[in-house]
Amino acid sequence: SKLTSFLAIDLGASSGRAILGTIRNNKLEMKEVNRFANPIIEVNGRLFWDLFHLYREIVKSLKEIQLQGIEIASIGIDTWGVDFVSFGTDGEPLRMPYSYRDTRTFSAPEKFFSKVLSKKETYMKTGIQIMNFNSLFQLFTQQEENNPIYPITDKFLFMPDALSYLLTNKMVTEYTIASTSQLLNPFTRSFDNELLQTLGLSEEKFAPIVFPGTEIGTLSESVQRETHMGAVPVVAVAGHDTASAVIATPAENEHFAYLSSGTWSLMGIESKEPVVTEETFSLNFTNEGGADGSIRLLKNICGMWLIEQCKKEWTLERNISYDDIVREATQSEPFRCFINPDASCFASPESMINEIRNYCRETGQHVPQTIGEIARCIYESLAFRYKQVLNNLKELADFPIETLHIIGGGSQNKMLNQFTANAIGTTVVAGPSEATAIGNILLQAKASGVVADKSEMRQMVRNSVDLARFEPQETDLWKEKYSEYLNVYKEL
Ligand code: LFR
Repeated sequence: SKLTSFLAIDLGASSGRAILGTIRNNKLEMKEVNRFANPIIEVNGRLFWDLFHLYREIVKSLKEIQLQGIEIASIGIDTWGVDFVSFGTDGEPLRMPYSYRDTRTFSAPEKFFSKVLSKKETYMKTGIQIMNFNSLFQLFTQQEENNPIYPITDKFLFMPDALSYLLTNKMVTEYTIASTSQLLNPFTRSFDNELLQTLGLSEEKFAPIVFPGTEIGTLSESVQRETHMGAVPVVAVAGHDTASAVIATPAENEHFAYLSSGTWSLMGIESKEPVVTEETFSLNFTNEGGADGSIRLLKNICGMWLIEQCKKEWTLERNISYDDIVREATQSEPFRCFINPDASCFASPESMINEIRNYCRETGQHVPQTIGEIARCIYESLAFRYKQVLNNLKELADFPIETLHIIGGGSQNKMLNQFTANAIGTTVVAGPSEATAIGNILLQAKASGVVADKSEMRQMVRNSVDLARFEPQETDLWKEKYSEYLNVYKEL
């Protein structure tokens, strides 16, 4: 009979995991097979990802599955967006991929707009929010700095595609991950040749575009030999983690917004068509590709990155968990100081704690000292930032937004979920925390005919996980404090 187990490899910008999903009686059962760190690696001032470390952890996950005697129908890989690997004409990687946090692209958009194409034309062509690390600006930076591998790159493969290639020896460009690059036309879902030309590139520098559900290939002979597995198919899922997460939103109807909460907070709605207008341009909203052909109209908000980076520093002094951090925040006095989470000083700072303190000092606010004070400042500011962006979405949506679904690892933070409900004045439904892996698994299940469509997938998520509801409280107080936040937001 048909195999109903699938392996999701889900790589985030701080950790990766291999999750086995099995579908039984319309329910998804999940089991973590492997979890590993994926740190940004700084070498002489430049930031990289360790491609081969990720590859080895994937192979290790396969061995583990094999040891446990589990038979899987397929494997799917999703990762964070925009980053890519350069391959030479011999099919070998030319160097480790740069991380999108590398500061060399910080001034690239302005340079690109003055030298090549205006900001507005760039947006109107792609519908992608302007962010300095988009693949477009990374490639432009390599061209500008005469990066020695740029002219000899035969193929650029985005992260999930590069890893699938290492497993199968087959090259593809999966549509959702490519949609994050700012190189695609969102209406035709193909590369914009004019944009490629400005970079001195053509479509031949990329593998053919495929859509979620396409089989990329089977495990190569060398991987089969090493893992003792058979010719298991590797399937293109939604290679972009956010696209995999959004498809797993346990929504019962279409009247919702989602907040995919991890290192980033991605807040948006599903749209049938791209929305590329004056309004989305000025609000800087993105039109990324959805796993089912819909458009993810969303905005990047600096998310748990703020707290992750602080935790890294706190850990140098004592052992501290996220639960400890939330507990200390709960015990701190509310509404003492706010930050704009998306201020550029927080994008890749040497010390996040110092940046937050400086920000508060420069805006004439209380300068947070303790772990609890800093964490409280981050969580309250995020809740207010969510309100700001949700207000924009309410204007863009042609339907009423009745529920905010918070999905991803950040949805486990009950304090932040409650803060968010209070700030936005709308019901929050939290979970699943493993939305990305679930979406990855369900897209494989769909490819093999085990589930039919998006609504069946979402029904299955609701059958399989516990969701938590948060109703707004103290809304008058939160409204009053929102205007204080806005004043700070405007100041810097
Ligand atoms: C989330 C995410 C975002 C993308 C950012 C950088 O993990 O994929 O969607 O904008 O990482 O690639």
